[in-house]
Amino acid sequence: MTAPTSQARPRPAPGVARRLGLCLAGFALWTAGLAAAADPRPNILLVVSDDQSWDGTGAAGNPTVRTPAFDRVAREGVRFTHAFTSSPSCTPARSALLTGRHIWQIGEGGVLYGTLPPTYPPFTHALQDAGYHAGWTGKGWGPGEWEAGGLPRHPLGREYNARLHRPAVSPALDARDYAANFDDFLRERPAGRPFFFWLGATEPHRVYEAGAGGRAGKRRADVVVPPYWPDTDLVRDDLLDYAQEIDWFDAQLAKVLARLEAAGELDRTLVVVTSDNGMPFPRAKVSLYDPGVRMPLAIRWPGRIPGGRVVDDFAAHIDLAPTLLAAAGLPIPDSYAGRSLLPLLASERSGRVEPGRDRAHFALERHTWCRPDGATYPIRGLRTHDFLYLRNFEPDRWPTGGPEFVSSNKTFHGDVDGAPIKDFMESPENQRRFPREFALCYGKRPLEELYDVRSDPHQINNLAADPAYAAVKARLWDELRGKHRRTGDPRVEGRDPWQGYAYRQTVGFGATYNRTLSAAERDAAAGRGAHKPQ
Ligand SMILES: [Ca+2]
Repeated sequence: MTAPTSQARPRPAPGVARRLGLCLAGFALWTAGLAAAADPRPNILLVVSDDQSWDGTGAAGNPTVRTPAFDRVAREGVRFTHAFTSSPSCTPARSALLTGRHIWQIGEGGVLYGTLPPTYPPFTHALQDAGYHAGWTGKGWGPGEWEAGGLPRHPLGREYNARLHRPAVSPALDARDYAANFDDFLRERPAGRPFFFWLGATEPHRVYEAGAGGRAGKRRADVVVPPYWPDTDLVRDDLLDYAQEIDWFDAQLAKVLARLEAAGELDRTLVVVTSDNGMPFPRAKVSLYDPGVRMPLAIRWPGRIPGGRVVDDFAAHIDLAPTLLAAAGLPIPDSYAGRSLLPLLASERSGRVEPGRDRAHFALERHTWCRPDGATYPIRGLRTHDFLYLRNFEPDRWPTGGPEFVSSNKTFHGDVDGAPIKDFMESPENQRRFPREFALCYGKRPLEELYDVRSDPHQINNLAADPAYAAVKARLWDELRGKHRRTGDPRVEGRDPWQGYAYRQTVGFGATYNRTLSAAERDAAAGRGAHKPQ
């Protein structure tokens, strides 16, 4: 059974189309610019792509992408080489970013298709309460049902998704015109108010237009295939199509930056560009290796953040909530696990800046529903500049969901997104041709993994059983366990609340696993195809 790989992305309901009058755009932008001059607080533009790994930018040296907008933010601001998401899955990553807390501290916010408990509201609500005009376009928090947990208002403010590209773009790309929706948002901004805007691209999430990268002039010869994937033309083409969606996303970012610049607002705006989790390829997204959790991150705020810097300190997505509240002059809740990056950003230094920012913690419980009874894949990770330590709490389970259970994606190995590389690697013939690669991407994993990232940047040579590294391993496990105990992680106490959390998918085949639906609704979902994106 295989997933359809060419479904169009969702389009907004026709009923929300509104606000014509493009001729007023210039005037509205101009007046908005005048109004903002009275308020010393910065605007905040938070740009989150979907499924882009840390090295998927020109600034990071990737020869297959062209990302002038990201590179500009990096060049005129600060680029982080060691930024990490809290979890390599959309919903938990976004929940953690918005609440400033680790995924094991936010209940049902910590699983795909979960919800957001009101106990720890997103930082955006504090901005709104302080007078910020808040809105979003594209993909916001999710997928999931934010209302179900009792949060009293949307995590990101008002939705702006009415504007679609004209002429229509490839069905593989998001039909929504992020920049035009941003124009609508600015037009509705009350005079004298700073804004918070979330630009949530659905690129480079799959699906891709097959061959789009090659048709755009990208070359297979420029692709560097890591040692855990078969080095074939099919895999290189899949990577070029990923690169092409990154280019598209970057072009949309460029348009939004140009809008701000034309309105005289760009230099009054704190711009953050990152992604939610890593690239949708095996052993990347939904893994705690670098391609799953290490993120692009650039932050620009002229006058307050000295630009032209590359910082090697560890920065975490959970640091963004306190950073942005501090930038707006607001108090940072004691409940936050993240720490404000503002002192580091305001310094003039590059390289290693703050000695304490030398490690990252990340985790995964459940991505898709890909094991019987909603069993999760519990794993915790600790990354330093030298080592990656991973703890697989249930090593008897398949990290991908395995070859026998039909997942919510209507595939086997459901935690690997439907893709050309998935179909290729999972075919019986290619499992025989590429056994080492298959084992690295799909095989079960031992209780402990330890990689020396200085000599093993691809994290494929597990040293956990090597006596020469026994002391390092013991020290990292001790540190990881201590951190999780201090921060209230049920997993290290032997408890598992996650398996019981509902999987709140309502569209496509995956809804058959949604326990909040009636039996009849779930039966009806069983006959449907898979649904993307998620
Ligand atoms: Ca994602």
